[in-house]
Amino acid sequence: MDRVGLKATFEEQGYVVVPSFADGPTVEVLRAIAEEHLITELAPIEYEVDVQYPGAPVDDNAPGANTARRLLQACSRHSAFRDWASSDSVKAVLSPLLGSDALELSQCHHNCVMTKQPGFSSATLWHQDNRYWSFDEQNLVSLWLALTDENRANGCLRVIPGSHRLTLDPGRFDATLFLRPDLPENKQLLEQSVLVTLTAGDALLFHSKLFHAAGRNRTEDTKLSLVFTYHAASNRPIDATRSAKFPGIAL
Ligand SMILES: O=C(O)CCC(=O)C(=O)O
Repeated sequence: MDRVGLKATFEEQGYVVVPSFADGPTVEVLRAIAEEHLITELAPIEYEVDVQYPGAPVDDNAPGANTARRLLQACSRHSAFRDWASSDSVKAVLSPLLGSDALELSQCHHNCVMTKQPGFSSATLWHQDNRYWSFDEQNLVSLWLALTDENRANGCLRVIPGSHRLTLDPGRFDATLFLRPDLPENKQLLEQSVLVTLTAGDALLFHSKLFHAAGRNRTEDTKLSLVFTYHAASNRPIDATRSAKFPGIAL
């Protein structure tokens, strides 16, 4: 797909997949670092028990309590992650989607290796990422690079195409701003959801308002993805919010 097609698809669907965005050797290097950090439990880490999503171990004493969910602060944990995330090829694919040549990578959101491990991984309910993000404009794009294949069995993402354009009443959400699955109008919306299956090296670009969810990993192998969030440099985080905790990295 050329750049014009990519932008048109992104604007229409709120997401677009770029197959083989990272080449095999690059994926191997990034995956090896992620695996080493996972095995050595290199902090900062968010554990499944911290998120308490459906299927997560209930407390620190439960079996699987040391199951990692996210290896946090990817840009600080290895220069290979930072260099890749701020590379020219990443900037080139994002600039048309964000309508700017001056971009920033947020160190406050995603900026992580997302893991789904066998045994104790949890499911993520339907949400929009920007529910807790504070910027002048709700216009950010996340880049999800598959470091392993992603499919239904190992808990790949599901998305609702076009849902980045929806504005839903507050009553459609629970207290933590996940879509309430019990409501008929939400059930109807979720019928439109599609699986996003990825091969290692594929990139998923998705809008911060796109509704998405994911299942548990029911395979024997760990799923790994590298996830970063970007915005136009002119779209500023609101002072004193979580989105302004760390400065952006200029691209
Ligand atoms: O892999 C998952 O469970 C989805 C994670 C997710 O949607 C998020 O962190 O916003």
